[in-house]
Amino acid sequence: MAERMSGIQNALWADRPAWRVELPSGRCLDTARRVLVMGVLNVTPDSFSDGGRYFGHDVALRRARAMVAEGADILDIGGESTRPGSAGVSAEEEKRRVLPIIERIAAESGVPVSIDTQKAEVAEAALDAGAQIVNDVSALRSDSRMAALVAERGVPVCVMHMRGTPRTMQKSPAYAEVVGDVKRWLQERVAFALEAGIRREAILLDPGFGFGKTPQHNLELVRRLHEFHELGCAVLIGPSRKSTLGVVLNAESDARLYGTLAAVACAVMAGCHVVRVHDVKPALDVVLVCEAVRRGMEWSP
Ligand code: HH2
Repeated sequence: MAERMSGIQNALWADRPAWRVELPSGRCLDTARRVLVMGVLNVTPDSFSDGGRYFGHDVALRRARAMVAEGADILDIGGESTRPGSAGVSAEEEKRRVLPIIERIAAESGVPVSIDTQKAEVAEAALDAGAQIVNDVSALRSDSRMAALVAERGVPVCVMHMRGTPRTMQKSPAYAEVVGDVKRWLQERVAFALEAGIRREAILLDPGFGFGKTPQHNLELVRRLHEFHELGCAVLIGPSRKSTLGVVLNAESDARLYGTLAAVACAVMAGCHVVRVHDVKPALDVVLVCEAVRRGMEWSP
C-alpha cells in the first residue's frame, strides 16, 4: 500500500520536461510556464458532445472567437467526427466545413490553429488556409501522404493512439498492460515519423483517451501519463466530456464539465504538455491553479 501511495504521489506531481517548438508564423508553443489549452471546435453535425451545435459557418466562427477570448493557446478545428461507430466523410465535405473558419480565424487572431483530420488533402488545404499544426488521430497511418506533408511543412503534429478505427475501436478493447502497450505502439509511430523527416520536437504524443479503451484503461492512462515522457516527445491528452467521465459520474455529455476539469487537473499534475478541451476558460483556470500549486513558494503572479 505504501509503495502504491508513493507511486500515486509521484504521478500526481510529475515534472514536465521542457517543450518548445516554433510554428511557421514564428510564434512558439512553449510549456515552460504552463500547460497549454487546446480548444476544440467540431464543425460537424454528429460529434459526440457538440455535434450540430457549430455546424454553420457563422456559428462556428463565433465559437472560435469565443475560445480565443477565453484564452485558448491553440484552436483544434475538425470537420469529421471520430466518435465511436462514426463512418467518416469525404475530403471535399471536410474542407467545405473547416476551410472558411480556418481562413478567417487565422487571419484575425494570432492563436495557432490545428487541423483535426486524417486526410493529407484536408491537412494541406488547411495549412494553406493558415493552420499551423496537424492533429491526426490515426497517427499518420490513414493517409500515406500525411507524414511527408507534415515533414515538408515543418509543422507540429499530434500522433494519437487508437485501437482499430472509430467504427470498430470500442469492440471489446483489451491490452496486456495498457500503458506499456500504448507506449510501445506510440514509440513505433515516433520512429516512423522521424524516419519520414519530422523533427522530434514537432511531435506531440497522445495516448488516445476514449479511443479503443475501457474506462479503466482511460483512467490508468491519465494516472500514469508521466510514463510517456520516456518517449522523448511532448504529451497531449483529450478527456473532455468523454464517456469514461460519464461512467464515473453517471452523467450525460452536457453534465461532464466538472469531471472534465478534474481529469484536466490530474493530467496537469501528471506532467502533460497540452490538454484538449471543449470548455477553454474553466480548463485554463484549472491549469493556472495547478501550476501555481506546483510552484508553491516559488509562485508569483
Ligand atoms: N478526441 C476526439 C477528436 N480528436 N484528437 C486528439 N489528439 N485527442 C483526442 O482525445 C481527440 C482528438 C474526439 O472528441 P471530439 O472532437 O469532441 O468529438 P468528435 O470526434 O465526435 O468530433
